[in-house]
Amino acid sequence: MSEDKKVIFSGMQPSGLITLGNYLGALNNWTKLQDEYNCLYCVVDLHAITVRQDPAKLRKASRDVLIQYIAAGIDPEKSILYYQSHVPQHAELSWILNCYTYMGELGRMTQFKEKSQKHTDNINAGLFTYPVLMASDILLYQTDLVPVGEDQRQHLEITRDIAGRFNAVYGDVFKIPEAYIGKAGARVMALQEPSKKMSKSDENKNNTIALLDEPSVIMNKFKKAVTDSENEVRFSEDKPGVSNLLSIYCAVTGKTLQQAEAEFANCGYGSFKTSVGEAVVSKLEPFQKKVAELEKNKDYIEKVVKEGSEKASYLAAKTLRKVHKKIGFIPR
Ligand code: ATP
Ligand code: LTN
Repeated sequence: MSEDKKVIFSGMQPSGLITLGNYLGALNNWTKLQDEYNCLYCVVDLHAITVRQDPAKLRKASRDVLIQYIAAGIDPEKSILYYQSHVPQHAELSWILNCYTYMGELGRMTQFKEKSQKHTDNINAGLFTYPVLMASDILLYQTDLVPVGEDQRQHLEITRDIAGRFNAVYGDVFKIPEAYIGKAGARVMALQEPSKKMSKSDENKNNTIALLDEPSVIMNKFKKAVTDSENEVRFSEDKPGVSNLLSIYCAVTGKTLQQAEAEFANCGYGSFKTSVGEAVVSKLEPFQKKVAELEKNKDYIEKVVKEGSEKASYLAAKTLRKVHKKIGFIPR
């Protein structure tokens, strides 16, 4: 890692198949930042178990997410790729930072409120302290910038608060990170319920486009997407379905909203939805080919994560040593 470059950290949970929301809100931006920054991209499996996971599915999803990082354009020669559970410093720092985080601030987290409503039978302590583990992920690497979707803004704020609080007691231990939230695709909505975000763990698969969905499945899901009772392709707050489809179209084609609205000015919803589907299918075609190639190359993937976790662990240990010393733990 070059000393003079700033640091980027981000991650995704292996809680299902990566969606178009994850791609447009996060992954797509990650690939663009690799030359300018030292980047670490993690598969956050420790976070995924805050919701009950089937072991075989978790193992497969973790490998799939990592392969899809590479297929989307993350270059293991440039960026560090690894599984969170392979670098124990994440969990170690998380315990420490738990002791510098208040119950009140964790209770205000929107994601905690939503997930505890959704999983009433399993409101576990990990779900509550999820943001502390996320803060640890970020702070371990003296991260400058965290590319995420809009839904993670609140978690970035609490990370900054925890870091600032720790620094106020012990001096400058942690770099205070900033969120990097792109304009296009920062909040992709569910296709059937455009008032809520597209989420990879959604049970209704018609709400989500998985990056690995077959072209015919993608086309069908877009054809079924909810619009409204008008017949005008226009971006507006009171037209959430159409606006979401327009945003997706712009994010995958690189066109502006004005260009897209003009293109579909005299177009019915049916052919508009077909065009959005086709744009997404053609964007994903090379990606899907790359995934198929990488799946045949298990040795390569193993080598990437082995090297990735060694590099990450080396960097993480540096910060953790400093933290231990400041707190007053006896050196190992
Ligand atoms: P889950 O459904 O299990 O909570 P998720 O789909 O919300 O998963 P995460 O793994 O929690 O996905 O998030 C990975 C990244 O994708 C984060 O940076 C997050 O902000 C971004 N992201 C998630 N959903 C969307 C969305 N609908 N639009 C844009 N970005 C998103
Ligand atoms: N909480 C994030 C996933 C995540 C993350 C991180 C993102 C865990 N640790 C560190 C950025 C940086 C989410 O998207 N739900």
